[in-house]
Amino acid sequence: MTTETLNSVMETANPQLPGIDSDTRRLMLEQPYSAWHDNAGMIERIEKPSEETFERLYLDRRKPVIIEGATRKWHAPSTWTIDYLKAKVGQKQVRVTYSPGGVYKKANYQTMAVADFLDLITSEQEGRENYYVTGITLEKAFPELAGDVKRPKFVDKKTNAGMSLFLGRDSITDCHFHPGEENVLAQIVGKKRVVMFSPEDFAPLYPRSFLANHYNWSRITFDRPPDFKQFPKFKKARVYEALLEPGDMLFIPVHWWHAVYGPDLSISGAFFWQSTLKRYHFPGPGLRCCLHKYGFRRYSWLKALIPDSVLTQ
Ligand SMILES: O=C(O)CCC(=O)C(=O)O
Repeated sequence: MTTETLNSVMETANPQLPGIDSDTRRLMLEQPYSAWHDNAGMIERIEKPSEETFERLYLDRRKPVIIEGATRKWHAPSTWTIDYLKAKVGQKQVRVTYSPGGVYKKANYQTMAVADFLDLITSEQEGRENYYVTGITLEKAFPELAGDVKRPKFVDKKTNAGMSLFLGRDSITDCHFHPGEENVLAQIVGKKRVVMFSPEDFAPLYPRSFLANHYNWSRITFDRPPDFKQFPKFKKARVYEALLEPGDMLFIPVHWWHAVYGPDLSISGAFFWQSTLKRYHFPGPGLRCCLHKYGFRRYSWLKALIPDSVLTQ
């Protein structure tokens, strides 16, 4: 894709936000977020906890944590090279998220052969960062690879559908929270940086309209340094940063905001499971999640009353 085509696609997708240049994008991918925000700290790191410790100290307290070396016994970290993936599943078709501007936030999909996708992201072709495999269930899409990973013991197997695959290069996922799920994000190949904010910092993250489809996404875009003139309350938010190395797993509690950077080639797997109302954070994210989960999903006619301009905000 030429720069001209790329720019025009970006303008159509988001007329208010001009695209960023590649140097800024590289800085965002590689610099800790504390380079832009004064109020920053790190997420705690621990060695493999027992199930009981994990539940008591982290799950029930809704406290994020990095579990070091949690995937050390998996096959995937040592075997998932580009050549191995091509040999095992290269001919299969995969759903790829296409995000003009290279920031994953809205679902916009294309389908292509895995081998073509891998060739594209490992090439230097302009716009390659727009393509990202997100949220594919490994066991369903690629059962050939399922034996290379293992569901962690503390993930609730009744409500976990398998491992959601994230595979890309120089990826940026914009800031959002999960409406009703707990999650552990396992880093398999390459590194990831996750920038997190507590659900207590709800207003300072400028959530989109509570009626919008993307009600769980922030208005702040994380592919560029923060604009404190446009988002003055964001200065008050406390930033928590997690640097994930291969083998690490990050617990992302329900309603915690997170933006994710994958500098270079990166493969991660997310294990989602249902949270419970007692772990929801009220009023901010909790109320709007209940409205969508118990209101709009059951009474779809209610949603039909909302104008498109609000739904797509
Ligand atoms: O790895 C990513 O780019 C996004 C992962 C994510 O948002 C999640 O696991 O909740």
